[in-house]
Amino acid sequence: MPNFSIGIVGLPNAGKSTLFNALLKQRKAATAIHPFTTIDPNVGIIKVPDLRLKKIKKILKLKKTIPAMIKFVDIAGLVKGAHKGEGLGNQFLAHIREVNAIILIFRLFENSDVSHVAGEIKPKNDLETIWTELILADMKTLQKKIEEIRGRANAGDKEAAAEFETLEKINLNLNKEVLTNEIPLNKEEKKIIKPLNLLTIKPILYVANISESDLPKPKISELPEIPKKVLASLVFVSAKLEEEFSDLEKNEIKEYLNSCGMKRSSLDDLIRGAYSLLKLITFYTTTEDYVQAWPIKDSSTALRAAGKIHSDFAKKFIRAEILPYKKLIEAGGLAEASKKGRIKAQGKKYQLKDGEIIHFKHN
Ligand SMILES: Nc1nc2c(ncn2[C@@H]2O[C@H](COP(=O)(O)OP(=O)(O)O)[C@@H](O)[C@H]2O)c(=O)[nH]1
Ligand SMILES: [Mg+2]
Repeated sequence: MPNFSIGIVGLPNAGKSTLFNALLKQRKAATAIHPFTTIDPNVGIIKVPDLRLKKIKKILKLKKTIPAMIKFVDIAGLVKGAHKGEGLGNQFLAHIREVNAIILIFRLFENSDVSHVAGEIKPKNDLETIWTELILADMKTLQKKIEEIRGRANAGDKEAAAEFETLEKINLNLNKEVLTNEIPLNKEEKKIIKPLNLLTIKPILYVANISESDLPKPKISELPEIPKKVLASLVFVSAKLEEEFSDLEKNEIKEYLNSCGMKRSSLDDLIRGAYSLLKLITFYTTTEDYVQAWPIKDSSTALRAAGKIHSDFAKKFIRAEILPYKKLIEAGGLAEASKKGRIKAQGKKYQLKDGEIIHFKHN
């Protein structure tokens, strides 16, 4: 099971389940023109597209590639009042709490058959509805904690006072509709709020679900207003079209994409966006048969990487032999890279960089 998960969040009928199916390349989740088709979250494992894998396979003359995997969760639609339990709200918010990052999908597509919960397509309102629910849920969490420590903070307990101050700071920002992930926080403050597992601290990637006639990208100036911070991390996807691709052959998909003026599926961008949203980098391991991609948090140590593969690798760690992907390509082979001194032995504390091929030596 992958360690990293992303929740697909949005209003009912935004196209969450459609996007989920498209990502999975199978129609696993029920989609419907009625809101609230999804109650229990659908969970799927998605392969991260990575061109480097194929190249490593070719150079090392291997048989197989094993891509990095991320878990995606199709969460039920949020509605106004979810923080108070409306529309099974508490349950949905609990599902969001469990994921590492959020894909927030909102509707731009026109389809008179599909009802819109607010009656019309206004992305700004839709996004604000979702933000508000996340914010109100977090304010509830904060309020509870604040009341818990108020007494101690007032009585002069230094630690409690620092905690109190941080919680108040977050609370004030939320009150002004600033999400926790937008507030600059120092190390100490981050440490204080970590155990609260706030919803608004999770990184968000925005996805605009557009009509296929608007592919590859609609003109922003012709769209209804979209808030600035959304435009900064926005991917345009036609979820319905991408879902239909799961029924087509590769060359048919290519032809279709070309006819829409696209080079590749927007889902590739979305998955890559999600990957960097989680601040993940990739390292590779090889056997005689295959090369495998592993996702790991940016600047993790060699020891941590070893532990991801096998707890014994970490326990009996001797060293990590590291060959950056680019150096392998430049050298054209493992023996050549080795001869040129491109493979470097590193210790437990070595901080990994993206794209390193690692051979762990252990007892
Ligand atoms: N025309 C069009 N319809 C879509 C698109 N995405 C989703 N839909 C339709 O909208 C309805 C609701 O989609 P669904 O994925 O179930 O929404 P959810 O409630 O967010 O999970 C379904 O009938 C979908 O076929 C799209 O990109 N274009
Ligand atoms: Mg759904």
